[in-house]
Amino acid sequence: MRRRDFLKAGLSGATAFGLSGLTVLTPRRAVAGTVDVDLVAEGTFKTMADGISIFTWQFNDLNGSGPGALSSGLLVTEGDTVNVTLTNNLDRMINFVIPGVIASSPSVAPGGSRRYSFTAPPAGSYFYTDAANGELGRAMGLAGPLVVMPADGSRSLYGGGPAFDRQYTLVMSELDDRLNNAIYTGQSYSMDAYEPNYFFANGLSYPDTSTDADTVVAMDVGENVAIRFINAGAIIYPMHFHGYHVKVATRNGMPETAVIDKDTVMVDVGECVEVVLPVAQAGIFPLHTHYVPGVTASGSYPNGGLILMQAS
Ligand SMILES: [Cu+2]
Repeated sequence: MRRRDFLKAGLSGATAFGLSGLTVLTPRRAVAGTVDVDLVAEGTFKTMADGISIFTWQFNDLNGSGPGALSSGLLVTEGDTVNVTLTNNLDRMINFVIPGVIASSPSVAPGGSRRYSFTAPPAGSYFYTDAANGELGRAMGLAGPLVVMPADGSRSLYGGGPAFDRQYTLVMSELDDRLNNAIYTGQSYSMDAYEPNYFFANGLSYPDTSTDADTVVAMDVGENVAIRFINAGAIIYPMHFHGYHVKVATRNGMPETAVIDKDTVMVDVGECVEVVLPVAQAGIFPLHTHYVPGVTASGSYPNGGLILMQAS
């Protein structure tokens, strides 16, 4: 079992971050600090659940990694100063934005690098991505989660907000292999034709999601488990729970005003939705996108955006 959270704790000068998707919290410090991150935007080949290898883009964190198969992700405390040095090894201009926090930023040219600094926003769930290429950057894989913990050090979604016993970060995304192949061979492609056929939770497809410690939602009966859904893709993710009901706590940082028990939670394009799951029974239950193609790998079922929750 990989426990990246422990590995991250040893990084010099980076005690404020380190990410695992299974965002197990060690006690958080409550003092604002500085976090330095080195990201490389690069092309890479990923093997899909059906064995096909597809060219994708990624933000690769040189000193860490993201949850599951994501190559980057940030876990910081609100008020931290975050310095991201982005090196662009792609064939076109990109930039670094955080929807809801940094709307636009200067681009970095192919072969170049640029430093982006920001103050960690209020506690919540966010993602960083490229906005210089419209939706193309997200569709090709340029995204990583940003989890901001409250400055008061509490295990809650925000200071004074819903408390939890443990938390998971689930980044939903997908790709359309026709787009990826067109980008790889230098051909043009219109996002109007986007019809994805591979789907991921933390960069993994089922059954890989069921064996990665970052992506299996392990719980104990009686706990309140926070799940941070981050839609880093270009389609909607209606996330359907078997076995449990959840309470939506926030959408894009806005506390939900009328909280009801739900078994399906819509996560819109670009949206970050935080839910709290009271673990009412033991067992193994699926959690998956209710968009049917989303639980396939180019048509073969069951793959894609399907994960398991295991409660004992
Ligand atoms: Cu189902």
